[in-house]
Amino acid sequence: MKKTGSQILLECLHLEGVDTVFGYPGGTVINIYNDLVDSPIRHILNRHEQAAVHAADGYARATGKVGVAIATSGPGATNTITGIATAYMDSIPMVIITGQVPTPLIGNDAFQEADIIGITRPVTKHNYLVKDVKDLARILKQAFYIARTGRPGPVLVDLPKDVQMASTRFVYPDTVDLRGYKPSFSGNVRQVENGVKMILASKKPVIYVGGGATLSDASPELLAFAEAIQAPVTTTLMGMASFPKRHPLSLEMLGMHGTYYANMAVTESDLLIAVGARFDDRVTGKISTFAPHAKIIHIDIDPTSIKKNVRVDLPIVGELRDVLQTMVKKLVEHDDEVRELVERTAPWRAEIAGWKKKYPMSYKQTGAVIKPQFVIEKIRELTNDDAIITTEVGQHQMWTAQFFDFSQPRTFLTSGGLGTMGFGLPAALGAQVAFPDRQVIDISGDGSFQMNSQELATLVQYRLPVKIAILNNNFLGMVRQWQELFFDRRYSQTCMELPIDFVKLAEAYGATGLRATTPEEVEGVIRQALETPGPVIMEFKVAREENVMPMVPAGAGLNEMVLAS
Ligand SMILES: Cc1ncc(C[n+]2csc(CCOP(=O)(O)OP(=O)(O)O)c2C)c(N)n1
Repeated sequence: MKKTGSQILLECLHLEGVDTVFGYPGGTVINIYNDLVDSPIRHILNRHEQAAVHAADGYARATGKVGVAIATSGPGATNTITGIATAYMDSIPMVIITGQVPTPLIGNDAFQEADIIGITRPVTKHNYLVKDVKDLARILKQAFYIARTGRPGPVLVDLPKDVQMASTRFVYPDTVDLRGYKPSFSGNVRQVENGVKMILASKKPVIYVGGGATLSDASPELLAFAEAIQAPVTTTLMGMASFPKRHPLSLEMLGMHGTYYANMAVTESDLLIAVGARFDDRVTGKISTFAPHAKIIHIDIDPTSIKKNVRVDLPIVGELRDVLQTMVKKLVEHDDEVRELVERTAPWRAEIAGWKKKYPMSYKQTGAVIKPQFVIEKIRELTNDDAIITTEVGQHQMWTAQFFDFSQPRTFLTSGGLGTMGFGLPAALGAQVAFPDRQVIDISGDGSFQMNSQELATLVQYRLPVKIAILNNNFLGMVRQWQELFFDRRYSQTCMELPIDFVKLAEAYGATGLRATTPEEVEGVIRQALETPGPVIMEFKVAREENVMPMVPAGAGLNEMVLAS
């Protein structure tokens, strides 16, 4: 039986196991939207294409499945760019479908035409312009395969209107064969053995975990590996939650706003085992003084990320779960030497315990003004360990990373690589769609919230009970902090002078709004929000000029961190 391009698209999505798509209609996707009426796939109508892509991204981060978003050509397609780039930087598996003007009009400056293939080339793992309906099923099969295998990422499929309307016989291929794209899964055994040798010879090992551990669902293997060798573990922002933060081996986050003990441990280590991490500049600080005494083992599925930023003594290319499993097996074969290693490294762990005791993460809630860290600690206390937390970007994001005890993978969704304000609310929406019964909370700043606040409408329409905590300092706080510390307090364009009534805004959309202005009110507001059905905004009027500490100033080494401002 023949099917049209738009029917084929929806059938392929269904066969790929897609149950929900996020999107926004328009002229060049009207056929797809027409066929959606008869499809079992659920469509969530966001209020902006950027938010639709972030929502699909949040869905993907929370579930591990491929997130899907649909947008029309021209402005719809260009509105997706920030969302796509956000997913690309954090290696999130996604397929984005854009409509395109009919093929005979491409290149003619037709109404709502944009060269989305050209525009998205640097921010997608791959992209396709489908010119013939006969290619559509094969391209979609490939798109999903590329998005979810190897180092995951967003793939864009641009679908001209005439291709959506044309028909052909529908056959979905069983397999994918792509020349030049063969991601490796298991690490080279010789390299793994060399890694084990380096570990067994070390005195001050540190494991440094990035987002790859979450993406490959390698948390159990990571825990087994760290415990086997009793090595301390530090994570990046993206790696957070893949290793339990309150584990005795946990050093928490390293880098610019990392803990003193994580940064000192990396600086003093003699062996750094990087697991699915990419040595981002927010992590390394000044490269020349990063882990100066350490040999570096770098385990990653993406060979191009190895040796990109730092020298590496031993690269191991492979799927993390597989490599870590093999490592643990090899270690078991050397159990005498492992015992020796654990004994030999005891003074190292004691040294770290001393740093933890001397310089713990701390803040003080004193006086009548609410400290933002206090709000985050209270949210942590009052939600069970199961809550999914999203953030926007800024100080509130760093405080959440510092003061929340993440212990389960896929419970902390945040834009790490691109640092996209406006990410958290739509990402929370996507996570709540995936897990209707879980507690989903977006921790936000007043600035970031205003970047996609229109998604309150989507939350209310679909009765998604996301709770939004706005830490309102009336500032673009993170930029203000830099202006305070490095520009002599010249607060240029960072004060949000118009005080918005966020409670009324919530009510205008049909949601609930609550406000706390004193520390005493904080707990009550959070409790009430958690008990209230449907979406709720909690506005906390917080200390206006609180800073995120500790801090490694830009361009400084990790050991040059400033502990207090
Ligand atoms: C889309 C976007 N624009 C600009 C920035 C630069 N930026 C980083 S943090 C920040 C301030 C964020 O303010 P707010 O959301 O109020 O959070 P706070 O830092 O006060 O907690 C800005 C403007 C960004 N990260 N993303």
